Amino acid sequence: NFPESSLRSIFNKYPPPANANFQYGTAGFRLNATKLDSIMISVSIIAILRSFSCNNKSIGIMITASHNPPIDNGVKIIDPNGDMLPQIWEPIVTELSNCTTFEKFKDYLKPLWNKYVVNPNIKASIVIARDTRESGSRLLNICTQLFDILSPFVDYKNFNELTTPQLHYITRCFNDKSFGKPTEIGYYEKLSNSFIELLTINGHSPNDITNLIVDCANGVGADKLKLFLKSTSSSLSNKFKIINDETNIPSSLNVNCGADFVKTNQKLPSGIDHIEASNDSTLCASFDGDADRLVCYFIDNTNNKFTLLDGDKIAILLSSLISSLINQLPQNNHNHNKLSIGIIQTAYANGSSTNFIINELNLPSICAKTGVKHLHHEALNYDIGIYFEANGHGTVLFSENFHNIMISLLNDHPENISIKSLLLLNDLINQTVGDAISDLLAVIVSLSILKKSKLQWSNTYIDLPNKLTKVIVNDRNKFITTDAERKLVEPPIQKDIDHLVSTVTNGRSFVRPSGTEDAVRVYAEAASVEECQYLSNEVSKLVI
Ligand code: NG1
Ligand code: ZN
Repeated sequence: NFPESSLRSIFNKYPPPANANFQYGTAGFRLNATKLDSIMISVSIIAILRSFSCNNKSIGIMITASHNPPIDNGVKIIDPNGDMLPQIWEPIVTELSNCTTFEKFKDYLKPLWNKYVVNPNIKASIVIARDTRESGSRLLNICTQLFDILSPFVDYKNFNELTTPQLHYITRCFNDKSFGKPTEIGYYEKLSNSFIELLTINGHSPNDITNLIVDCANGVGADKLKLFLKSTSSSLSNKFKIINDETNIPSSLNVNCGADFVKTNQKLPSGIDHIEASNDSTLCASFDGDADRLVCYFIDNTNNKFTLLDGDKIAILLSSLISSLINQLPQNNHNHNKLSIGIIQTAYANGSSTNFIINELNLPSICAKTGVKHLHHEALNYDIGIYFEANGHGTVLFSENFHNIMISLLNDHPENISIKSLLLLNDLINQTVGDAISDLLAVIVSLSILKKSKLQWSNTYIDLPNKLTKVIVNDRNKFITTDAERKLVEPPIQKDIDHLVSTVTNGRSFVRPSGTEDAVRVYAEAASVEECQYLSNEVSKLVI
């Protein structure tokens, strides 16, 4: 049943370049948008095979390049439960995308097709969406052409523009009805209901939450945040000022705005002025281009300084709320003592945040390799797994065991607010992937319930001075790491790094190859700005 002639025609319409050397990496494929045509074919076919291999469950295809410049685009595959494509499939997509002739393509694909498409009477199922990039509709159209050609084998639903986390949510709903309605409206309803109820049962209302200015990076998050606000009570909209919402000007995407800009430059994005950001009753927030990252910030009136509340701070805030709710659970049932909680970070987490987790929250801190899929994977080991990258990508995963324990507790204590709140958090926080809209709502709820001001939140701990630099090297593949990327195996300079670290107070430094750019990243952290700068400079010299 191998559809050779159909595949040949579409392959020849979008042939890969003769020197193809693509790689499905941490964030799928991400490249200049003009180079992605042939990749769309390979990704679509692998998504079909993945669906067949999962008993025809629905698979997602998201077309986005997140915080990259407007000229780039990218594509990644979402698994039936809303997770990323399992790692063992990555080399398969990579190899198929690098087959430069149809003969090679066919030779590689045919055995896979015959292996997975055993019952062609049941079709594969795909859901597909894109962000607002100019190239998005053309690239999406290449995928749907392929699906149309292969219509005897595949059904698909095109959602057009969605945020990345919305498509993760919808993919999961297609395969698990109990998770929610598999529509964009269903997504808004789930967030809105849980958000309003969390506030209400804890004695708050949308009227008394903080005011917000949300920088949407001129990306898809702007349109979707507006739709969310429209779908919920009107008093909530009054609290939000949405800026950088020019989705009709694709060249403005991520330019001088967005979560990555704010985190990297440690300054306000264009569109928010100093006075607004100094207002005591206003919290500023930035999404990235596909709305799966969130950072918050403000100008601290006490010192007139830009103050960032990054992924580490968000993780600590959500952990504080969850810990406090767990501590308030009824004591006559000890089941909840069996709940395991873990906070998963990467080596980029500020040392002060890790100390706070271990010494103040008394929770285990786990270091995972960079890339959300690694953090997500670790988080699944806990009943409550809280994971965030410092750059603002993260979420909280609640296990089935957690859910069962809460439901049985609720049976005995039907009016208990802590139990209800924990269950509602499970609905509010996107269980499939980091989600800027959902995380922002969780931040607002946490500040309200914990009765914390943004300044108190920011002062939970003080970040150690740190510096992240990019070093261009001849071949980044020569850099091999171990210990969750905190140590180098190759080249043999780890001893020298260790020595430099030992010469500064509270020093920490590591070197790893980037998974998304052709460069090596050097991170340094120390007790003072001067020592941090020194460490960063000296380690960078070792790398070149
Ligand atoms: P690389 O390029 O591998 O460092 C970057 C981010 C990751 C993650 C990915 C995917 C840093 C230091 N690295 O990875 O956290 O977000 O992009 O977008 O921020
Ligand atoms: Zn993103």
